[in-house]
Amino acid sequence: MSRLVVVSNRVAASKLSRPGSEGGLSVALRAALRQHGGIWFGWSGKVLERDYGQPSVAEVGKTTFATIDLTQRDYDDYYKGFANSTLWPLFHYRLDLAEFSQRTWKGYERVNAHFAHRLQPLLKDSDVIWVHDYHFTLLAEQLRNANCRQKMGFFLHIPWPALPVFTALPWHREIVKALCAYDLIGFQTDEDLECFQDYIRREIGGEVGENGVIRVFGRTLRAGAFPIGVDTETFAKMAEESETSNQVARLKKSLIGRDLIIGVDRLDYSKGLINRVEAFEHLLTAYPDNRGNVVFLQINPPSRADVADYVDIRREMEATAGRVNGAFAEYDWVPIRYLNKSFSRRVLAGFFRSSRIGLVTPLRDGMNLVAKEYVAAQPAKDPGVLVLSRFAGAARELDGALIVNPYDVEGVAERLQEALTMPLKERRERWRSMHRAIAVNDVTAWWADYLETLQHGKRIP
Ligand code: GDG
Repeated sequence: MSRLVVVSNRVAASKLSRPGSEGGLSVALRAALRQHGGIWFGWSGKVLERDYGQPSVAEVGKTTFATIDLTQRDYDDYYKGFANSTLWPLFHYRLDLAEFSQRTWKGYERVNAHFAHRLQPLLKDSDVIWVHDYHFTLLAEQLRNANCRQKMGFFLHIPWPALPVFTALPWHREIVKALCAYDLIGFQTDEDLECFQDYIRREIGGEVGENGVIRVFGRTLRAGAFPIGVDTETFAKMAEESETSNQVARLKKSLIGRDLIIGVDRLDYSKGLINRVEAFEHLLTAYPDNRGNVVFLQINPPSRADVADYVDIRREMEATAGRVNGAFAEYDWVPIRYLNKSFSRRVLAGFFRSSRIGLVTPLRDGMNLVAKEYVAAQPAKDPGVLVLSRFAGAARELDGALIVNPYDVEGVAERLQEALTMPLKERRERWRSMHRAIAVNDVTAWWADYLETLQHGKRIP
């Protein structure tokens, strides 16, 4: 079995302070690395004044964790700039927020080249390299330029935009050409895959054949949809155990029998947070019986707080939640509990299990793991209802959710009312079908399937 080399912007800590504190994806990649042996390579999270030194290396069993630092200039141009102020907004259809600058593009090229340069000496000829996400679209091309011939795969965690949106990027061709240096490109959904294939055919005149094969730029590669899953069983167990924890008991006590609606998202403009609060406001206006009887708990750990658009969404969210609370709160009931901080995974799992509704309304989302975790956390006998945006990749698998258009605030409020009054029998039926999907396609099946396809050319479903 070949050694596995995982590359991602951030690398999981080599040592964990608390068991159960780590996210599902990072647990899964660790497991893949444990099984194959190999390296996890990425940014240390540190920004230094000087240029890079050698990678810092920590060995844990058969896995080497290797990280490099960024200079302030690289952090500004590559991370804050091109990755999070150009690609992230553009790939989430926010052309209005996307910034296009030669300086940040050059920084992005420079950092991809640096990463390739630092990674190359660590590689063996028989390694299989798996690169994650929009930070490193150019990495394989850089490695190929340095004569690396290993199998290289790429997985995009965020959506791939439709042709007219993607081609607004002045460097669209350079990015796709570089992506085609990989052997396998993985997307979250068929829709993302189709948008990519559409670009290859219509913009470049490439050929899209059977079994995901693409012939373009003198190369042959494959592209497929590999929807990511969650650690379904572990998360369910954690939710059940967490039910008796101090925090969950305190939450339940504070509700005094009221129904709880929960939202959990990084504080990001792609997550549809303002529309969500407005939909909840409309629920209280259109169905006034809910006043005093329903609580909306929105948890928003801060994210990318040094990017200007993230400062704006925080301010806007505080103003909107404050306005709704000001309009509806009573001396013994506050409708929205807006928390700008993070919780342990265990506590979150218990909160999900205690909520009548999981409200997940992104305007665009590659997959959305919160939707799947909410389903995993529900008790089979008395499950809650998932209200889910059609623009989350997860909507393609979670057919038992109430699927909503997040732009239609009144429509979301109607579905919330439907969820609050849904009979137990229907809740169970809907939950069972969603649970089946996330039990079969969990995060282990996801990485195993991807790596099997990359290594052995398995048929793409
Ligand atoms: C990207 C794509 C795609 C959230 N708050 C806390 C916390 N979380 C955890 C959730 C979940 C994860 O973070 C968030 O994952 P999502 O999928 O919802 O969203 P992104 O961060 O945007 O992820 C997305 C994903 O990559 C994977 O491919 O699904 O579309 O955008 O696991 O539970 N975890 C803890 N405390 C918190 O307060 N511990």
